[in-house]
Amino acid sequence: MSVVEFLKPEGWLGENGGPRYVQLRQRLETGIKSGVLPPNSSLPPEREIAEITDLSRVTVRKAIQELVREGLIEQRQGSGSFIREATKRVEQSLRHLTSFTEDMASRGLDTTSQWLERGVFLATPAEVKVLGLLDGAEVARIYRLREAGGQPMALERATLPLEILPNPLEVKTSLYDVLDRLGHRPVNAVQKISAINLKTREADLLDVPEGAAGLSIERTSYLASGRVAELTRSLYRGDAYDFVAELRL
Ligand code: 16G
Repeated sequence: MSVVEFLKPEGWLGENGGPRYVQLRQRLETGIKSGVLPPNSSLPPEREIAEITDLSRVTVRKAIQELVREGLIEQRQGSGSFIREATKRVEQSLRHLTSFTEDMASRGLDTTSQWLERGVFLATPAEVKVLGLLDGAEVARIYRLREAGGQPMALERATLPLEILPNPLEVKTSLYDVLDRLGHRPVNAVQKISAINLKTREADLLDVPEGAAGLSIERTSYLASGRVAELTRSLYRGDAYDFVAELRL
């Protein structure tokens, strides 16, 4: 079915169906889910949708704005509105202390990283405290955009004592692989997960609209000796990740 035919108002737009922009939004959602409007295809211009549906341009704009906020449609400057590729969701079990690379490999996805920062820096007072360091100590810091199957998934900022990771430049792909080699792979960890709205720069890097839902995860990992090995703050795309915890009596 062509998009024009699909949007003709007979059959879906009615007096008793609630606000008209909501009815149009739902119609467009149905079109996206059923494949009439496939990923990366362009949406007809507002003016044309208004003509086909006999709705005002203000109503059409309102429906489209909601779909942009939901992340189903993307507006590209100068070239109109496009249907976004549906996001693959990934589940992470909260039972095992695994690395990002391992989590993705177990789902058959390849991992890539874009380096945002990597080096040795002066520890902040908070890091001195949590990592059990002396004032003025230096730490290894790595900050990466992590992608799986070509899709941005998380922004991850890890801080480690130099005793644990003397040379952050050694980390090319997996941090936990390097720690394993050095005999410093953490054996347990505490994670705090909270809901956030992604700020402009974070949202840009993760390729979602500004203010989109995200998960902030702070992981403190420990060596068998009880020494803190790693302090990591990760921002995951809310539409791409499910964390699953197993509960027992
Ligand atoms: C996971 C960990 C992160 C760790 C990273 C190592 C969470 C929330 N965080 O993303 O703390 O630094 O794995 O991954 O799961 P890598 O070995 O692939 O670099």
